[in-house]
Amino acid sequence: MTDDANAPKHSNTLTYWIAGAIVVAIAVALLWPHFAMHFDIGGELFLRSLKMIVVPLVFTSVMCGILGLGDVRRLGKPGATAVGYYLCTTVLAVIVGLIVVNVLRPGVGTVDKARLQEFSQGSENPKQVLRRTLAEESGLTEAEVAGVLHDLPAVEDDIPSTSKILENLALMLVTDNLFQAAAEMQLLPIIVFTICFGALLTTMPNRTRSITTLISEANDALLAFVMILMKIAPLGIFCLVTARFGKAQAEGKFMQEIGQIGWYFAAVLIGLAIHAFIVLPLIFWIVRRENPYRYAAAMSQALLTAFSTASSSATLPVTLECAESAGISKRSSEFVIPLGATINMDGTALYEAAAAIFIAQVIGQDLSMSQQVIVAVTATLAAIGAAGIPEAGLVTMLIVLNAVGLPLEYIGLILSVDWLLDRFRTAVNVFGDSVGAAVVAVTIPEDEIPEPPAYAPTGQ
Ligand code: DAS
Repeated sequence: MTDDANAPKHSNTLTYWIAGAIVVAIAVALLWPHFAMHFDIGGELFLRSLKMIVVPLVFTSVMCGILGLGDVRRLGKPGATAVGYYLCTTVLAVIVGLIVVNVLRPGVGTVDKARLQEFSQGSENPKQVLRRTLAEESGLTEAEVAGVLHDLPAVEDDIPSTSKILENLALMLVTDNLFQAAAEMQLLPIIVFTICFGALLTTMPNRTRSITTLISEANDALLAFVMILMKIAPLGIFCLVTARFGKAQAEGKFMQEIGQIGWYFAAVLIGLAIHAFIVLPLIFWIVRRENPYRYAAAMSQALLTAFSTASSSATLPVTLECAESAGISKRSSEFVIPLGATINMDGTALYEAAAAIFIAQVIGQDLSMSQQVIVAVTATLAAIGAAGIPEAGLVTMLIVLNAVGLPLEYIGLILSVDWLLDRFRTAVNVFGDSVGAAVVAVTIPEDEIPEPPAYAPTGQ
């Protein structure tokens, strides 16, 4: 667990360093664009460090969250209500993010055609491949093969059916080789495995305590490593942003990319605002028939702390205190909010889905419906695996980009505003957790809400 007492100070220092690095990076990219492009090696090293940590970090973070529940068999209705609420609001957040970024289309307009060509490199036009292969097989010339193909009756486009999409998704969630999935950073099956394995472990009480301690220590070590990564983050972000904007400046697209990023920033904020001011309050009102905005006002101290620390974990004590002062029973808030700080990150899920579509738009890669469904599922699970620490959403963003084959280096494009968006999405994450406590408090009788296990780890 990060040192909560210092988290706000550390997070603010980190922000100032990152903001300073971005300003210097843009200046270097503007003044010496060709020199700036050489920094891509530094950006690549930083991305590799993030990729190196993401699998063990997600594994221990999710495992800590599940083990912290205690014996899942005793969770019963309260646990199902809390987890069901969290899954529903996370999926709703992803849908809001996808709608906003598909409607506003911040990345469209300056399609990186060279990048699109590079991106689709190695996958020639299927018709050319078919024509060439048939010509080789049949001894005909390609022109003769083209004539034969031309006369064939048209074939219906094979748009995958819903059942096919669901089948593909199911295959994505279960792997036949955990180590290969980890090596290929296929986090979805690892998260699904961790949830199932962790839940099973909690049913073996005589072992759970020692395993929980072990996993919690591992998670703390990994979070310490992430904190080290965050110390080099300003340098890594400087390299990524310098190289990205140096390339844009060299290609005369600097102002266009600044405009795209401005639109992207606005699109994510609009999505977060819709979720925080419409979706979550509507759920609160439907369940409690009370004024949700009065509740949000009572949570304001926690939301401000979340904004200033960019860390759900660091904000946890304040969130619990505000929820109880807002009238939520201690039992409900202590059962739901720590779980939420671990696995419920509506703001992060919305951001990761929107950012993935934005990057696809920038390189002119229009994602199909089934690919956007994969982005939605991946962003939901990546948010579950994200740690409640600064820039966690950026780390797990790699999972979403990897799932639909988008180029990871484009993270450099969104990095320039990520440190600020992190604060907004953390505040939305915390508000989502507190609404979850309010929902459980009114749907589950107090005496049915289980006590948190004594050994509940302090992991994020
Ligand atoms: N900073 C993370 C949190 O603490 C959210 C994120 O990085 O997306 O919730």
